[in-house]
Amino acid sequence: MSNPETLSPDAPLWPEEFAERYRAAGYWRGETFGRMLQERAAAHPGRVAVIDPAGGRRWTYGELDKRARRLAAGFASRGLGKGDRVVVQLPNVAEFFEVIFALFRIGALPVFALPAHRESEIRYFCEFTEAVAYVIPDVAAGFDHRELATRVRAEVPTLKNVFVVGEPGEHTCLADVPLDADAVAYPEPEPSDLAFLQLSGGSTGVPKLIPRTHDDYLYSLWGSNEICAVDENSVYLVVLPAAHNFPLSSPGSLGALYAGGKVVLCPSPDPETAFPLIARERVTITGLVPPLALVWTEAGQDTRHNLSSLDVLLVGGAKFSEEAARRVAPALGCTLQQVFGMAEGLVNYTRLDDPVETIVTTQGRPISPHDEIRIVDDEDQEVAPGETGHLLTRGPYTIRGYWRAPEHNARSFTEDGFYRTGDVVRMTATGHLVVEGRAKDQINRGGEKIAPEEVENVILAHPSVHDVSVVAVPDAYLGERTCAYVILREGAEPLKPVAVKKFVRERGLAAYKVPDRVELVAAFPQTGIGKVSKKDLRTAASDL
Ligand code: OOB
Repeated sequence: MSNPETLSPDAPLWPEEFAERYRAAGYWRGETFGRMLQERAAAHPGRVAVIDPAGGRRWTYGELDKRARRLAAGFASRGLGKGDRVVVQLPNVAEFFEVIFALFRIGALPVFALPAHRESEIRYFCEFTEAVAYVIPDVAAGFDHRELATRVRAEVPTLKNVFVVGEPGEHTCLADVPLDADAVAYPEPEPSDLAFLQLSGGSTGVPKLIPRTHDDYLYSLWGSNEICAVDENSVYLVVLPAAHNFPLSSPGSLGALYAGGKVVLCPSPDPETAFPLIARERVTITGLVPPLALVWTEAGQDTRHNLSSLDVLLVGGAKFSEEAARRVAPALGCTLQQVFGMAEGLVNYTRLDDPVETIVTTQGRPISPHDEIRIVDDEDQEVAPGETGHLLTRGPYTIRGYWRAPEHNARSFTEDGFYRTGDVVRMTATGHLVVEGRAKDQINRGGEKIAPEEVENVILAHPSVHDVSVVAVPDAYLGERTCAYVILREGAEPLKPVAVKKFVRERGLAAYKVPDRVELVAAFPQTGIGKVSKKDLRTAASDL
């Protein structure tokens, strides 16, 4: 089933001279995820690695490694192998780690879907990556993933296996897969091989896939650990969806495992669930998106739960306002660390010993001395120091191109390999970045990224719709919400806004992509050359 020819041409990697430089500098250590866990398990088998309070489980390093090895053998015996893509869509449960470490071990590539994704996204991931397997929970947040899997499997010929955590229905129960760890032989991946595919927030019709290697991602982990002071005594609480790059690697669950610390899975992000867990498991560090940080700050002021173990709260994924940032440390009794990162690579952190003013007014500085930062104008010319411009970056853990997307890569990367982040930033005299805005056509709804074009394409399929434009509306809580401006077809049945929302939901798009508002209009404002002026629509939307 594995197909060696399709391994590397799919992903533009670092030119050899850069790879050599990153190895020589000691960033790429020649480790793989599989061996990393094996080494930790050998060094401290009895230490607790993963705590899943919902399932009442505490797995030691020894147990997690053993489970991953047995599941790897089981996967291999079912024909999964190096380079195969496996869409993994699990909530915050211990099996998430068992599954991804099993896949890492055999060199199959997890494709990290989010729990909120629905049929439209999942079918696309499975089709586009020619996935051979899909891993799901039975029911999560009231949604039966098995039915979705049945439909997708009927349409995607490569998709041979559906593995279910829980009641499998017509699919395969994950618990039935593991085999004796030495029962099956399989080749190990190399450190320079791809480890998995992350998803981009996207600014075009479909999400792009981000190819990350063992070498580069492991560097981002230990680099983050140094900056966030994560060590074997750290306890990281996974509040956001475990598969997202932020809670996975900044420094996240994988950073904590790298350091030999503990990972605690939070089944739901509300303070009523999270605070007692922090108190009970003595959580030291966690990461939140700004809207959640606001809720926690509010709740933390007069909580009866003991949060004294919490040293660091990372906030990122979207811009955190200075006013809100100032309230974090007093309310929660911990150090705030702003993080401005992207699944494509570059991650910036404020440092724990930065002055408070820097922590509350900037989004941090890069992990690595080898992260190259360019801030340029519309003509790609570097702006004067301190001026605002487009952020371009290149470095030891920033991708050189998306997976199977040569045309898109030509636009998203410069000829010399810098990634065009689409973010508009300025750099302070201390080298910290301040995010001033965004040039990409993307909506950031409280850290959840929405490509307007993807939603527009769905709404355009409605028989009554002539044209549509989706824009961001400023929002005090989420930062941004979405508004869909719709022009109806002449003579079409009048359409209620709620019917447009229902249509998007029924087309199988994740709930966070359903427009918050729908406005029916006769025409769109236009730019000088007759294109839809999203800028004017945004202005109109903020006055609604
Ligand atoms: C994180 O990753 P993605 O891939 O979901 O989104 C990346 C984009 C950035 O390009 C930027 O537009 C925005 O999210 N962003 C921020 C931000 N952090 C991310 N914008 C303003 N201020 C911030 N602090 O969102 C992500 C990945 C790793 C760590 C943290 C966040």
